[in-house]
Amino acid sequence: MPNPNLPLTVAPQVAEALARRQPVVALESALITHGLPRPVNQQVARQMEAIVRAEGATPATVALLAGEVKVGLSPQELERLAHEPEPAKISQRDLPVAVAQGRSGGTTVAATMTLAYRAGIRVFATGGIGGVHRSHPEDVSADLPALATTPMLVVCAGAKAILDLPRTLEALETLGVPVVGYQTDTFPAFTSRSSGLPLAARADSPQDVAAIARARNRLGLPASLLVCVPIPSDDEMVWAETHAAVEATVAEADERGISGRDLTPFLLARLADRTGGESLAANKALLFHNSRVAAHIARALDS
Ligand code: PSU
Ligand code: MN
Repeated sequence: MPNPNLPLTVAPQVAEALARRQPVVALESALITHGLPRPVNQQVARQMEAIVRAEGATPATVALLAGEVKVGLSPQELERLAHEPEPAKISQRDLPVAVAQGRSGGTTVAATMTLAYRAGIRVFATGGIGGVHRSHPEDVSADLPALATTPMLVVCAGAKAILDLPRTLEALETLGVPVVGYQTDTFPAFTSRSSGLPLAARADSPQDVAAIARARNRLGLPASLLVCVPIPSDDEMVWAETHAAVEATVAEADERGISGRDLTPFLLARLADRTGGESLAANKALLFHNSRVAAHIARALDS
């Protein structure tokens, strides 16, 4: 149940679904404001919500509008966010400042998880989580500690291919985050089905995932269950080719001195340019697929 004293505005359909204990799937919004170009961003956000609904769950896109934390956006609010002239990229550390100063922006995986959990939501779908950057091992996404301390179920396609995947997987292990391959034995590589890195756990159905989440809850463990879903085969990119484009993109960011919060959006945008839009098409496909799988898991959890 959402705590009425929290400064969260929960959309009526989301509040109703939570009150009735019906399945709800949280969706992040940094990918709308910073991960995808316009006008694709708004189309993708809308379609992710539509897929969650079609699969029998209620979507709750999380964002900040003029300092107000929104858990679930109306179509008008989603449009406003997608067209915001200078939206903020709001991660965990940015929340107090963004609320106090009335900012509008997209919430990252870390911030979305924190807010959705406070609203009473337990399942969350995204594309690729943040992690440890290549050539910048000191740049570790706030997504990782947030996963370690927020007992949700996060559905993703692994970590973004622009990252150092072996180091990201090691960091998840250190943080005690259970990483479960969904119908796979290896860590997916965002736009490719496999990074080749083996995973310690696998689940083959929404029911299998729900059983692991229930065990986590009974044990009282604090970390999210990270469910890693490979992109559908028809949409995937060849990992060796992606890898080459990623290396070139990372080198370009280094040359241009791009770092910190600007790094991930820069890498995603340049990778799309370098791959002739192929990485963008794959990014969309995996977001839709993850939304679908998350809705199935949310339903299995509730039953
Ligand atoms: N997944 C995508 N596109 C994105 C992101 C994830 O398919 O743009 C965003 C998420 O919001 C994630 C953020 O939390 O990138 C990570 O940014 P950083 O590396 O600065 O923590
Ligand atoms: Mn970072």
